[in-house]
Amino acid sequence: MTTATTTVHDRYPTRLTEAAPMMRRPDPTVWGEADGPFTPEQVAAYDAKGFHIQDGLLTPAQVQSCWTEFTRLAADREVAASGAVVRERDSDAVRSIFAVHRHSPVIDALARTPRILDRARQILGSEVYIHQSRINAMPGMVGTGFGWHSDFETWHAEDGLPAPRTVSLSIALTDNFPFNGGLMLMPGAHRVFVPCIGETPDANFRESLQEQTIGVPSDEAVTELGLEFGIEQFTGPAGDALFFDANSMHASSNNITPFSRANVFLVFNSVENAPAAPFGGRTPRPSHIADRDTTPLTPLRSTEFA
Ligand code: 6CS
Ligand code: FE
Repeated sequence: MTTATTTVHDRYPTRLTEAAPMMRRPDPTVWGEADGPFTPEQVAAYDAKGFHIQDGLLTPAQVQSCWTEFTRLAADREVAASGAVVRERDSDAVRSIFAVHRHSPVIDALARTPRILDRARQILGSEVYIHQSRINAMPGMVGTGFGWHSDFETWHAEDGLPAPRTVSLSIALTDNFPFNGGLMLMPGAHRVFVPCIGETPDANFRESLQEQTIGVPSDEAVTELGLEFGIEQFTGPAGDALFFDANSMHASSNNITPFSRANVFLVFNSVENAPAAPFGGRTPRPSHIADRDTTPLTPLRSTEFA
């Protein structure tokens, strides 16, 4: 007798009950050879390291208008009622505001600005939409960091993204110093996928957005990757930006300095990598954390420029 059941082979198994070895990712980092604002040398470096730092992506005026939006959204009752505001566990300080491209016309316009949108399209070789957007704030003295992780591991397990075909953009709204919780990345480690141990609890996002404990690599895996690839850091004045791959291994330290750090974070996903059912969880996360509307972003027309 034959059964009609077909099981889709999961190429990135994670949230396992037993340890599994790290693996080389079967997918590329740069999808195709599309033209765009990145030079061929920048594309090659992005491919090799899994990230690229673009100095002065935003003008000071654009930084200022994003900052104004952040303070407005942080005080907005409707935004808070939607669940989009995540606070630090041990203080009332705002840690993240999600779905900022939905709540703010300024951030929506930013994501569709050709010099930004075209870079995402160039790396992903297709039309793109926003899988996740947020402003991450690391308030001075009380901001807590993020342990080592791959974003793709969570997006695959909890949101159902089949492949690491996203580009994340982190834009500094305040100066990012080496000492105020700046993002650290392991150049080249994006080519290695680390299966993680531990079943996904229901509504895991309620804890993980404050402190992630599920879907994180073991200390041994982080040590091995650190020794092989080393660590670099994204630092720079407000307006500088970091483009990075879905599977980059990255982390940030607590901000014990008086200098707050805030970044706009936009995740562009390929429309050819639409979310399926979660690969390591029961229910997809809410749309303000993982948008499931894959309508391609349309470039901002010159008359719409702020
Ligand atoms: O949950 C997310 O989508 C992102 N946030 C955390 C804390 N980990 C995975 C990913 O970076
Ligand atoms: Fe992350």
